[in-house]
Amino acid sequence: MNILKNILYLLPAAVLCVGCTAKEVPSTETGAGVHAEDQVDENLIVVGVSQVGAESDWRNAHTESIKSALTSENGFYLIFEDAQQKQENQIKAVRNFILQEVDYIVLAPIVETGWDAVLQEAKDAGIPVILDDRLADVDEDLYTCWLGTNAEKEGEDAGHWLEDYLKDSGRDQETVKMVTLQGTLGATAQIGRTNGFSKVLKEHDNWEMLEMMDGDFTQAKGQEVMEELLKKYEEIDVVICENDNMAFGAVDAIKAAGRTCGPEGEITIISFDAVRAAFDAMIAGDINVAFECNPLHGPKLAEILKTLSEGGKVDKIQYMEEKYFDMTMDLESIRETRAY
Ligand code: GZL
Ligand code: ZN
Repeated sequence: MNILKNILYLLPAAVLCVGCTAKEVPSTETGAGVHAEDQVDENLIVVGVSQVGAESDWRNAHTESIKSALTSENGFYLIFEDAQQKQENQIKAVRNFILQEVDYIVLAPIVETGWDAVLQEAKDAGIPVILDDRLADVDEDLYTCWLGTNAEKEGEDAGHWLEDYLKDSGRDQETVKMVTLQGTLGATAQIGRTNGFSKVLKEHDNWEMLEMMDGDFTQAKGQEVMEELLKKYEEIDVVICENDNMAFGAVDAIKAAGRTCGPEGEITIISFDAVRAAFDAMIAGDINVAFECNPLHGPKLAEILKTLSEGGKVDKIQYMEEKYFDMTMDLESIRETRAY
């Protein structure tokens, strides 16, 4: 019987005798709590989830997917911690999960480094760790599996899309000047998309990458970085934005500078995630293409946790499937089918 279940067994009696409604019982220093009125019965799988933050539409869809999959009806007791994009909050959350003796820890590591100590503590406590979305650069025996998306393939697919796009517009021999708004430096999605695109960049002497800057996956930072790049470089033909929210910020900066973008504009915008708002931006003619990164990890996570709790084995790496969407497609009807 883990400590958490003990505390929660005792608590409801205390709470019930004062007949109050749901009561936040701070379960960690970050203030998030568990609702004391929940009965954590023996059969529920207690899962501590440490989430990066709420920096983007993608992240919010990812959170929503996890919360709607890891419910008590589905056999889980979820303790969810949002780290507000600070690694130290994630490390604190994992340590609290260990103290509470959860059954499993799910971690979406904001960056790949700095996890060895705390994941060793989880291993020493006998608590399996599942890495979700982003990877941690640790010994493979410190995590049971990684459920993620192939960011390098997304980056490479974007490079090949640009090859085709330039060829179709008769510009494949021209000098093409480009900049990149990178995601949080050191995040798996940033590393993968940058490296993947660079593999194609290297094949084209006429492609000139003027500069890559960290936009931290947020719209505000994306706009700020794009303003700076527009001031610095007279001519920019292509902007690679490593997520949609930075692309939205870039579009605002480009328009504010009196420039144009999208299929009819002077600056081609390539984006990643393909959230619903990216479809709106493509339909509005602001961005050219969005490479999907599927945030709907909840059901797959639930399946992995169930398999493990029944003593089953899971593959070390589990990829979500992904596509891309651009203005050559019927974006309005596809948009209606999008779950996020
Ligand atoms: C992708 C994920 C990235 C998204 C961003 O796997 O880690 O983090 O592309 C999000 O929108 O901030
Ligand atoms: Zn992805």
